[in-house]
Amino acid sequence: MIDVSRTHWSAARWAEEIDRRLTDGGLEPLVNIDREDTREFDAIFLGGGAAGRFGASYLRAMGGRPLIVDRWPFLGGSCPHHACVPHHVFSDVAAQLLLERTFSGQLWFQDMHGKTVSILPIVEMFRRGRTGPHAFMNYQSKEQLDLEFVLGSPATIVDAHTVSVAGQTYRAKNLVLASGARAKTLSLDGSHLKGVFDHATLVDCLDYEPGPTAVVVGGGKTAIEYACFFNATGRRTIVVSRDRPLALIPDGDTRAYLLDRMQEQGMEFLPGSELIALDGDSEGRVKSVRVRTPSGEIEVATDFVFTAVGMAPNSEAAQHALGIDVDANGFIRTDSRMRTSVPDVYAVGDLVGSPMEMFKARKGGMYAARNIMGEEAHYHVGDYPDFLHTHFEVCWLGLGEEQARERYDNVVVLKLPPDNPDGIHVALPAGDRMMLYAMMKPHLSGFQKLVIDGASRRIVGAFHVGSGAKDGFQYLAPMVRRGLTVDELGEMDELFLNPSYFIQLCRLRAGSKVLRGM
Ligand code: FAD
Ligand code: COM
Repeated sequence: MIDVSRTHWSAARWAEEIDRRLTDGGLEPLVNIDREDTREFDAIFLGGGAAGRFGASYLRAMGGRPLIVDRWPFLGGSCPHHACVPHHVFSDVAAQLLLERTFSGQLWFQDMHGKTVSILPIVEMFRRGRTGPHAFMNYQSKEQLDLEFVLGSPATIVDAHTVSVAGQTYRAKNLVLASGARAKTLSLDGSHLKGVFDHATLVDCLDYEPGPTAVVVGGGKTAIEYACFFNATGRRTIVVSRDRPLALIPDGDTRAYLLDRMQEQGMEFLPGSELIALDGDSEGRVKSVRVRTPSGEIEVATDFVFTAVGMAPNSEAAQHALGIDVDANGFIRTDSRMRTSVPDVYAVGDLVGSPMEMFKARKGGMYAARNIMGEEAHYHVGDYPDFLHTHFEVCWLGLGEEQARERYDNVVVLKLPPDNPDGIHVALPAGDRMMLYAMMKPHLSGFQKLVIDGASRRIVGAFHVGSGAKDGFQYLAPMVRRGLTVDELGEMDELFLNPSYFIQLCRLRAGSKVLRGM
């Protein structure tokens, strides 16, 4: 054990230590426990990802004493290591490359014709760069949030109050399980061949430059986000999915705009299909896959397969040690106070199932903390704004147009670009990062739609494809939940050219007693 409680490492010093441990592995755990504090821990957070770190911070802020234990030498968990941060790096690259390819050879853009961009250096760049966020999480947690932790060695659950790490036991009044989830693997022979990756192994293990064809298995967020990245690098990209891709976006026009744009970039979709075999070469590297499609079986030669077929919870240890109640997929069941079936044991984050998003992980941690500290606090996830990336940023909230029409008699839709029977592309929407498209390739400058219940004048859904609207959607969502109307939205002050044109579109129509779409 290495006692770091009396050191005050800078983020740079943490980065050195984390780098060394990620390279060498197997070192003594880093222990930051205040030996002068004689209070019993209020809770041990098993897992220091978004859920554990935010839960522990909140508990500490309320005056309690949390201890975080994590097998990794850093706090922050999957997000900066395997998930949100690399996803945003790759999606930024995809957006940048869409720009470069669209304007190839024009203005100051280099000629991208026939050019393939290497994936390996981008992954290596991320691998080097991720230590920065890791180091900051440790620095912030220790120096600014006063968190106590044991990092760099896996924890074993002894009982509902006790965990053991590297031969040391730690006891607390409560245990908060926050051990996250991992990518599901394909249950096919060949799924362990070299060249078959998921989101975690891609960033940890890629050590060669993938060839000209990428096969992506899955149709959800991760599959589409990574497929767009591979496509943008110039590779043939084939997406194999059981369901329609992007089925999670509840609006037909938005899905259609996105599918058109992805197909325009050459992406190939095989919905209603299943990967049935992966064949390897004599060195154990994937060389082809076989896919069952609605129109028969096909074989695709590839040395690069990316799978995103769902997540499995890291709940086995809690099941064995505590007999904790789980659902059919192994996700830990909790009530709205984040309590599990075992007294004094809470569970939060991806470990408790969908939605597997940062806001839910962090808020779940916070609610567990409040309950542990004696409040009665209930967390109901409810409606939430959502997003993903294609080559664009895509945000949505509430009902899609079709869903709204099932629920309301008078649905009014405001959208950009407008329906245009002449087929002329209007250079709208246009905003930050989309202006070159608006001027030179207007059909690429995005799409947006506001769905309104005409009778109550309330906003019931919003959709945006483009860039820079995520923040707006965060703040719009609670206002929509509270009944935001067209008239109230039309009263707001836009920062024109604003990424989504909802405010000014509403103002153009709000004067009318009977709302009309456009
Ligand atoms: P984790 O962050 O996984 O934390 C679990 C922790 O438990 C880890 O640190 C692990 O080391 C530790 N642990 C596990 N077992 C043990 C053990 N035995 N002993 C000690 N420690 C242990 N969400 C968004 O909101 N925005 C995004 O852009 C986004 N992008 C994503 C992209 C991808 C590719 C993926 C897969 C997910 C993405 N998510 C995104 C989801 C988000 O990453 C998760 O919801 C979030 O990280 C979950 O946090 P958590 O604390 O529950 O789990
Ligand atoms: C963010 C990780 S990358 S955490 O949620 O701040 O712990």
